[in-house]
Amino acid sequence: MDNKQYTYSVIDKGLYKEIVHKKANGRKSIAVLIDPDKVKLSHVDQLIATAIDSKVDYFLFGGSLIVNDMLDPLLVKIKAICDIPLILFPGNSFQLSYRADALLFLSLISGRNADLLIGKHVITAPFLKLSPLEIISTGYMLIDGGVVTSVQYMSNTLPIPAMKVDIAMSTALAGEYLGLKMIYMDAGSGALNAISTDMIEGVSSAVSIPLIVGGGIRTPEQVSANISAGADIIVVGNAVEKDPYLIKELAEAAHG
Ligand code: 1GP
Repeated sequence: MDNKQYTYSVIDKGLYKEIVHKKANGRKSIAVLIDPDKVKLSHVDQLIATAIDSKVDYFLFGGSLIVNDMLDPLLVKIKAICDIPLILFPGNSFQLSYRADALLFLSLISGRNADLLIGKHVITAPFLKLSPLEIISTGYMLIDGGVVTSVQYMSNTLPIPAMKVDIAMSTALAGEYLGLKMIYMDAGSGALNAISTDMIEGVSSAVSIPLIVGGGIRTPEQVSANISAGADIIVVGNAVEKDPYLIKELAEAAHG
């Protein structure tokens, strides 16, 4: 294998560096999650316009199951009108597009499904190395959000119980010690209960890598509370898909 062609994604992209830099400077971010399968076409333009206007930091793209072919066209459309970084948050190995800027290389560390801890990664790693995407290894922790989410069902794993802060802290710390670059704590899309500020506080004090928090976040008050508890990036999906105008308040709460 010619190593030269593989160096591009590591050297030339600086998204992770920027995230770490922001964390070091206490700057918080908001990411809008777009599920290409669920997003209403009639809402997309408004969603993107409001996100640009609200200075949203990142777009994430993903879903537990994507059955349409909207991912590429969406990425192309958004890239043409703004420079907000486009990050893949794949629910499975098929959700790959070179049109994005980066990919969260997720290891489901809250679960004990070997395939999602390392198995799928072995299969996709050689493809990713050939891609122009910046690969950001991320420890993904599913937290019980009061309802069985798609991720829980599709991953065939148990989420960490919502009250077990010590388990969440130890899991995140193990992820950091294993060399993962970020932790993503997720109550799952459409969770009834978002992750508690107690748990966010515990995990953010346990690790030094950037902490992403999402799942069931619907109000600016929740965003502020999660930021104060130590989250670095807040992810919102469902709520802003239903009401794109909500992005402005949520972004203001994140940016402080
Ligand atoms: C799910 O964290 C994301 O993976 C966002 O969740 O759609 O509930 O905002 P919501």
